[in-house]
Amino acid sequence: MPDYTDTITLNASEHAMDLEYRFGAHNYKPMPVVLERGLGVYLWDVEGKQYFDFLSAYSAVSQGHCHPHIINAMMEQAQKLTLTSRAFYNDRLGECEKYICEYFGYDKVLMMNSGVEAGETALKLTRKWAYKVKGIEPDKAKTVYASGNFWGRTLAAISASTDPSSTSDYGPFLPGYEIIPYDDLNALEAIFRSDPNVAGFMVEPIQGEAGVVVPADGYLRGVRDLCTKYNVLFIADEVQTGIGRTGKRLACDWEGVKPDILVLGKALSGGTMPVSAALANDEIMLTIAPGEHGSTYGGNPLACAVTIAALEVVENENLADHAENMGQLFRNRMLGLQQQCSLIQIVRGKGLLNAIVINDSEESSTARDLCYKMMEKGLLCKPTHGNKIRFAPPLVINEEQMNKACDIIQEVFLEMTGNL
Ligand code: IF1
Repeated sequence: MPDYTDTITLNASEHAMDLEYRFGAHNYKPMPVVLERGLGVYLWDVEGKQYFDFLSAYSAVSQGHCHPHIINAMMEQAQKLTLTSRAFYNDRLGECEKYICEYFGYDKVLMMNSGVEAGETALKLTRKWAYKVKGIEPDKAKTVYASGNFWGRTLAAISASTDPSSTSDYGPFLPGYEIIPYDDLNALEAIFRSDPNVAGFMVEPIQGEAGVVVPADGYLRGVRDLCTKYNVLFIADEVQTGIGRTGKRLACDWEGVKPDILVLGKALSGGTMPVSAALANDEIMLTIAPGEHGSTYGGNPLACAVTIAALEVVENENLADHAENMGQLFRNRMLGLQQQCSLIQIVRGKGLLNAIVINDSEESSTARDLCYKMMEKGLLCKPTHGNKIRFAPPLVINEEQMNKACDIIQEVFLEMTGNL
């Protein structure tokens, strides 16, 4: 990154990037685009250029940027009461808890802020349940995770990670963790049979960060049955796959399975502010007594108002079914492109959580180069784990917009292979 100085005139984008370089931690390497406005499926940069958003802030903006119903709810609440802490009641939290519990079918919910906080809440609930209900010896409870998982950046989360970019130079890690291969029911049963101290298995129904890895049909059903058989909590991390993204209310709904603990985040607030939640029935949820867990902002009135509005949008606009239809359109267009383009190795996904695996090594820059060219042509997406490109537009995308976006993708891929 050149060391911009004040002596040369920077355009608006360069100025913004220069400020971040000089005053911000270097914990990301963003695509070189500076965004200043969003509406629906569109983003605009500071020079006024329009883009299709095909990342949706990693599925947090599923309802589309600045959805009026959500923004109006936010603005109305923001002028009344934003934060009380849980030292007192407020008139929004109970309404929100009722709405969420009835929407997803659980006795209770514990509201947090970021997705990883909800994941940690699920882990703490699992340990409490292990000692107080299952009867595991103190400090002996184990939780199992699948290799390739990603559930956040805290030390508890990266203690489960198999990705060196998440773990290197951050040790020591949390004990009591076991890692097995993803989409492997034999490995899951083997660890349940061999270790009676296993209390929970946390898994993404589709692994997002790993590159939209969709497990075999029947995997989630198998997880549910094995967890029931061995009295182990099935914890579904639906932070990225939940709330309509994969074409159902929850990705678990594709196999009709109900996790013991449901972890939600991202689109729970429609991309306006951090809101997350862990849902469970009383046997599990009530193992945490007053004063044993929480957070300053968890369940704040503003978050609750926004959450109800965000879920109302998903329901009223039937976004899950719409995501299924638009996802079919997207995958069909990409499979058609695959016939003309040797760069496309695999097209995979469910609903509007999709990825293309590029026919090149993970170390190659091909996926990134393609993303840069799509950016130039007005479509924003991002490579993950080297040779995969995730495509996840807001669920409100319409057929005309989807076809125009696919035209851009097609043009870039064919240009890259010299077939245009
Ligand atoms: C970053 C990745 C995606 C998640 C699942 C929990 C969380 C996430 C399945 C934690 C968060 C975000 C984190 C963000 C980028 C993004 C991401 F690339 F990092 F891995 F989506 F795939 N469970 N994912 O995907 O939620 O605490 O972030 O609210 O850290 O750069 P969070």
